Amino acid sequence: MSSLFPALTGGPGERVALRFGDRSLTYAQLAAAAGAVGARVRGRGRVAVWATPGLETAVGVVGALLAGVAAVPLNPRSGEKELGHILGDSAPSVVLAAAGDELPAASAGLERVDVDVRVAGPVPEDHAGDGDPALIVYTSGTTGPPKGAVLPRRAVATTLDALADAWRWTGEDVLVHGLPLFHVHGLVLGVLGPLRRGGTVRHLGRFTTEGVARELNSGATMLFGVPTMYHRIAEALPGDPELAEALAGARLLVSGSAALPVHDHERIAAATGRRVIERYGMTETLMNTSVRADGEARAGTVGVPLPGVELRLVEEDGTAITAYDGETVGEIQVRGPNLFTEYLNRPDATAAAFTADGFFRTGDMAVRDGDGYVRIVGRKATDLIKSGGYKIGAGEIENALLEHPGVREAAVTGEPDPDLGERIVAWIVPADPQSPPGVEELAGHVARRLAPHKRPRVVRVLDSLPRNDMGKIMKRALTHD
Ligand code: MCA
Ligand code: AMP
Repeated sequence: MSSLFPALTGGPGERVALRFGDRSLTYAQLAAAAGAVGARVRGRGRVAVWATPGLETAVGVVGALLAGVAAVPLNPRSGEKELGHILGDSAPSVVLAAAGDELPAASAGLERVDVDVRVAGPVPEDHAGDGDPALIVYTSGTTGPPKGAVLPRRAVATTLDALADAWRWTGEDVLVHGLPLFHVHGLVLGVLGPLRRGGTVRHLGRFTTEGVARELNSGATMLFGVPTMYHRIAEALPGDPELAEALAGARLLVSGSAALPVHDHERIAAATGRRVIERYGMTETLMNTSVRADGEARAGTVGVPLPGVELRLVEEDGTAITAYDGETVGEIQVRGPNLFTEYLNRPDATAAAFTADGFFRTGDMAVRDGDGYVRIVGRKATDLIKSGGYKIGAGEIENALLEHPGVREAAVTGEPDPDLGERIVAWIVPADPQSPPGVEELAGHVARRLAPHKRPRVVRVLDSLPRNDMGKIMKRALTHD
């Protein structure tokens, strides 16, 4: 296939490709640094990448892709159980990390290759096919440990080109964001996106409204964020004229990974005169729909299908919904070159995810307006929680909680939260009713085992969990008033 990053071998050599804090690389420097990584990992099967929000992560992933090797981005805050699962399942041959980064015990025994952005090597010739895996990204399901979505090179290229079309995204754009680099949003859209266009990404290291204001007021043209970040912007705007000016001057403000509340959309519009546009995607499908740069940025909608994406809404029995009435709700199913190929080592889960005619069942419920705009109205599974834009399965947290000696029974739900969208609530029956474990104890336990963003924010202690005649926990009865 043609190269994923044409700008690395021809074109804007002296333009800045990547900037993380005060460290940056031009296209020529990135080509040399990623070429050196590529030479070291060529032919090595899969490589894991210790995905800190730094230059080395971007160089490591690009180096692997140049060498035709699939990269498995790892959350550097993964707890021992989660990391052990991902490494066991994906069986990488090496782990790429910045020199000096400390790797936890779970990665002991795995060969380590330090990424040094100053070491140069020639860009390897790209022999990979477009169906070859580019990335394996782990994503939570309702039960069990996360599954590795195998994303082919074709999916990465087509989704980024479809977004370029929808957003008029070019090499002149300078993107700013503070998203983590172990998920599709921050890594594929936020790093590989600008690099495929020959443009620039400035990463904030960690998201702050000050960082957003500074970068948009000094040449950045686009902002990507999850709704929690836009909520924090909306909160800060009344007292921060510099931030208002920054957003007003941006070419494009894009939100995704979860629904942007209409209230936050409207507050930002009122304070800046700018409307945030939403796009809708999934780890397994990359991007499916978006409000287009030249379209109407209607609050509460995720826009229209991207070029190349077939999207349908279906009834419970599989019948396609033909109405464009803003009312008839169906499950979103998608087909196209943007899709993943499989869940690694999980043929059962892969088969269950697709219909007989090759559509992927997203589990998201939506309606379509008269002009084709899609509005997501909910989700099929109550056991999937979106908190801060992260998808978190209730089952994996319940399993972790049950491993705590103070917990006899556990159920996890998501509750509306103005900042996080949903917050994780743990309902527990303690082993000893006289001394139930507190929220700090259980949050620390889950954070150490899984990841900090999976920790419960609230713990509610019960004498027993509500169960039906079959013994199944009735989560809908677990509400707090
Ligand atoms: C607090 N912390 C703890 C504990 N309590 N650490 C360990 N144990 C504890 N008990 C730490 C946290 O690690 C963090 O550390 C700090 O306290 C604050 O954490 P928290 O409040 O959880 O989060 P936040 O920093 O306020 O984060 C909000 C956020 C974040 C920045 C919006 O949720 C975020 O980055 N979300 C992005 C999710 C995303 O990219 N999703 C894409 C997947 P420290 O302060 O040191 O950091 S979806 C996708 O890819 C699809 C394709 C799509 O459509 O986009
Ligand atoms: P993930 O599996 O972490 O990639 O998350 C994908 C899920 O995030 C989708 O199935 C949706 O439920 C949700 N999502 C992504 N973008 C949006 C959006 N703009 N509006 C509403 N939900 C979204």
